[in-house]
Amino acid sequence: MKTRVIKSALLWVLAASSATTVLAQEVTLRLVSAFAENGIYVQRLQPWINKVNAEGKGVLQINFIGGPKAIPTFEVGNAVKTGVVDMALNTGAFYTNVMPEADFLKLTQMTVAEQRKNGSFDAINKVWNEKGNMQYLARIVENQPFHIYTNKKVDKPDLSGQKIRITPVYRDFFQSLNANVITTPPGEVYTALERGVVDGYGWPIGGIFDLNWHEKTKFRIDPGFYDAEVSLVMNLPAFKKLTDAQRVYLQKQLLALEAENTFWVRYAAEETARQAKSGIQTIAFDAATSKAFKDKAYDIAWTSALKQSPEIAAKFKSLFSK
Ligand code: 173
Ligand code: 173
Repeated sequence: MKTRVIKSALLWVLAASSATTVLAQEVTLRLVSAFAENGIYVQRLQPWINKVNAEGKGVLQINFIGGPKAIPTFEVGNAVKTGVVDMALNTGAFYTNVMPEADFLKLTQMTVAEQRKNGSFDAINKVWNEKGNMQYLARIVENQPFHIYTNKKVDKPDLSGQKIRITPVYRDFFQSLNANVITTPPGEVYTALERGVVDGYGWPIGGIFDLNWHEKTKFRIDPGFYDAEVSLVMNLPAFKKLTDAQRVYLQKQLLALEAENTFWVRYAAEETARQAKSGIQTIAFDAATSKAFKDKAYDIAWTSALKQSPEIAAKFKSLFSK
């Protein structure tokens, strides 16, 4: 009798430990997107998730929970920080409520491949670890400059009398151009345009057709400025909990994803042509005015960054600038 109890206890321990081993080998990470599911960023992420899951059986799986309907755009950063979700597709401008430095990533003037080489990527991760409780995993959008889109024609870089939809990306620059600014997530831009709550908005060169904003857009102002940053970030404790095999597998897939970033140069050209074809007119300035416009965008953003976070901004400025 006594022997039987011991035996079955031993079997139970073995069974339990082998189940734990199986579970420890395959991890499922919950991912949300701060951007809409029908937008270009999630459209490009979806096949990658499918590939990660197909090739990662028994190692690592990603469970895509959804877009802003699952977690509102400006709350995704805190959801990653606190571990409500494991991973997010997000941009820094949407989580300045976690740390003001998040928005500095729009100021990089090189590809993420170069950022990995020159120490930028590690410097970003130091800050993301310490201040955001996050691991910065991969940048999946680059070569996508931001633009001003508006329904009120201008003949110089001056937005006096215009109400422009912004996120933190554009605030200081657009205010310096005398705009009245209104912060909204992307999901509210169409309605704001339709109701005349805003005359225009900031957005990268690509993507305005995804949510039908082209229907309510007359002009795009050139040149573009900064570089839209959209990245995968992960809750730091969840990242540290990965086994070596899981981390190596994830890293391999992240680098493969970044290797597809050449797409964005082509997409920018296609979207520029598509805008013209749909009747959106380009407002362009002479060469000197264009240069001053772009220089002012960077000057204002770095000045503001240096004020908000002097040490980190100085470090980032020397690493990110060309
Ligand atoms: O305009 C925005 O919502 C914004 O800040 C952004 C950032 C990166 C990519 C696209 C939009
Ligand atoms: O400006 C800074 O250096 C800064 O804000 C900061 C905050 C936390 C840790 C290190 C620096």
